[in-house]
Amino acid sequence: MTISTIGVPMDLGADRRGVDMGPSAIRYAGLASTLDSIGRSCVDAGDLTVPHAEERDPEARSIEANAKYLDEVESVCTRLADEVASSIDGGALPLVLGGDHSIAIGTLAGASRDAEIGAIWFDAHSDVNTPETTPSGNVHGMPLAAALGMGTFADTPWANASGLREENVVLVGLRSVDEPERERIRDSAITAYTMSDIDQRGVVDVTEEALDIATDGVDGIHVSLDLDWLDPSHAPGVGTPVRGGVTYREAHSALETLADRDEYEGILRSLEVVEANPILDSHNETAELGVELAASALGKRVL
Ligand code: NNH
Ligand code: MN
Ligand code: MN
Ligand code: MN
Repeated sequence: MTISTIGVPMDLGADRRGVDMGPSAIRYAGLASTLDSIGRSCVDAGDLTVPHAEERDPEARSIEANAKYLDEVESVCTRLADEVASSIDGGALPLVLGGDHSIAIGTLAGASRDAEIGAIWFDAHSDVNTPETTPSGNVHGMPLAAALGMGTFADTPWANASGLREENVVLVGLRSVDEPERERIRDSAITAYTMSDIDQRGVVDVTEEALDIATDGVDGIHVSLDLDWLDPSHAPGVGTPVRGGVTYREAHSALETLADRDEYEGILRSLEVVEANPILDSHNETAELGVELAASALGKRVL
């Protein structure tokens, strides 16, 4: 299956500059040649146009406390959803490059437009805040809640992923969850694995179970890889690093487990790599890691 790369130079959801350069950094890190070397054909659909914070009418620039730049996020994610859906329609596998994690709202909406999907969320954070619970106002802490129509996102149909049910959503690698998010996860049918689960059971076992749950009764899954899932010693170039993340090998192991399952069952419908911030990075190593991990997820083999 051909891979269709879609860059989304978005930073408004993190309210932090630099993460908008993520798609360039990931391409610069050799994405196309790496995918070519593992025998995957790849077309680059370029970048979506994302407005800059400075383009806003100064009158309207007063920062919304509860969901900053939500209008701009809506406009970008609506276009991204169309791109993702049409690339799937055309028989390709969309590989979405962020940008901050708010773009997952668009990816999930597009991937679930004509299908039932599951989602695996590799992230230090749970991203189920809503405008009522957010501690930061940053939409990159809300994409999963938006896709699932939680809280006031029940009133924003553009953000809802029609074919995604909580029962098929799995979070892997949590270590920073806000108090209202804990309650929300407990009250939902979402499955969540913390870093302690990975410590105790091993990342392969946890990923196998995550795959069982995400793929149960659906047409395919979306895999969202927030690079802050990894320990900051391996992925320093992210806006909200949290110590105690997965190691380099654990991350590869998890994505190789996904690739093995995909080889036999053809489950992967869309993939996303987000939150790489080259301004905060050291010699582009976080973007390089993103490329390597995408390659593992897409079937790279040593022998
Ligand atoms: N939970 C915090 C918030 O909602 C941080 C979210 N930051 C992320 N999420 N990078 O993956 O603001
Ligand atoms: Mn920019
Ligand atoms: Mn995230
Ligand atoms: Mn995160």
